[in-house]
Amino acid sequence: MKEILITGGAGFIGSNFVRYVLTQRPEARVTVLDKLTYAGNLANLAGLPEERFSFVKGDICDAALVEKLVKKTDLVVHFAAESHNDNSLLDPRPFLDANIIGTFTLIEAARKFNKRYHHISTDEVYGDLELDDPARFTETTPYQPSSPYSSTKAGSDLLVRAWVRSFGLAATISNCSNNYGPYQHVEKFIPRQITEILEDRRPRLYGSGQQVRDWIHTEDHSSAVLLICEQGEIGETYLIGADGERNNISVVREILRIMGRDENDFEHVNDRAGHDMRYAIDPTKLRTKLGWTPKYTDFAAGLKDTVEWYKENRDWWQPQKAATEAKYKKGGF
Ligand code: NAD
Ligand code: TDX
Repeated sequence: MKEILITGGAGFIGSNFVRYVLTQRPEARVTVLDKLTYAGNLANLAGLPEERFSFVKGDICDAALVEKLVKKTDLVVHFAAESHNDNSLLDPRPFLDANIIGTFTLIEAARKFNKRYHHISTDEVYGDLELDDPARFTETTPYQPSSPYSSTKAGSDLLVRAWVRSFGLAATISNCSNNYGPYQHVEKFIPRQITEILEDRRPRLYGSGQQVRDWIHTEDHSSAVLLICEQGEIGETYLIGADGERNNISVVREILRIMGRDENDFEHVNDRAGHDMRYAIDPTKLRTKLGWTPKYTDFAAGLKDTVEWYKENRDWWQPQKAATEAKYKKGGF
């Protein structure tokens, strides 16, 4: 797999994967296809080796462009998406375009040129769990998405599954839990709270703050995806998680402690419509069949490094901050 086409490579997780692949596989060449929406940022890809990396600005719904790029690659790894639940509640349409039509366009091209395809998805396709449910999500949990975002991700997964069965598409799928780490857009929970504190405002918890997310460092997501691309079985789905369940209130308190503030210095704000209570991944299949293990097992340490990164990279996040908060205000969050 020398030539890799990575969609959404200018976003948070995609750019981490680009850097990870170029570091781990010295023989690989990467092309990124990214539309540079509000969430894409070329600064995320700064300093990569020119002879092994190229960037194409474009839309995954542009079939002619997608065909041209897919034709000359060995592997397609599809990260590009509209990725934020709150945005999907304000305006669902871009989610249908990017997540459904975009995926359709890519898998049609992968089918036409008989290319290996890996589909990046989320644990949110499974809906949510009760706080006291002993079960976690597995590869056979029924799909039950709650939001416009998660329903379009679920739809895209189902397209891929159907293309495997009906057309023999050489595809794998991974569904990962909540990522954290450097370069995450300030609209998302952890960067929003860190940057609110850096701007002398209080973190904002939706509703009770008892909701649980299963946090994984984005580099662990990347290592799992590369392993699945290289050793995963065609047609299979793998769940990616690092046993990182935490409720939102405890994460906010940890951020406040790390930043030297009173751990109760946050406010409760309006809850998100349809807010999922708990996500939890059972990663047994990935661990036992492919032997994957996460590197970042100390969440508090990973969070501390992430806080440091946002402190040291104001130039990166400051330009997005005012527009993000204006969007939240308009949406009543
Ligand atoms: P992000 O919003 O940071 O980045 C998305 C990228 O896709 C951006 O660079 C954007 O410009 C690009 N893009 C959007 N629409 C496009 C289009 N039509 N054509 C080309 N490029 C387009 O997202 P992220 O958090 O890095 O998530 C990446 C992927 O991982 C998504 O598929 C998401 O569903 C999935 N995922 C995310 C998480 C998480 O915690 N963030 C967890 C599990 C799965
Ligand atoms: O200001 C906030 N206050 C708050 O309490 C924000 C932005 C969020 N929250 C809560 C909502 C969620 O319970 O924090 C939790 C995490 O919120 P998000 O960062 O928006 O993530 P989530 O909705 O869980 O979805 C994320 O994980 C799965 C990613 O955004 C998705 O792309 C991924 O598929």
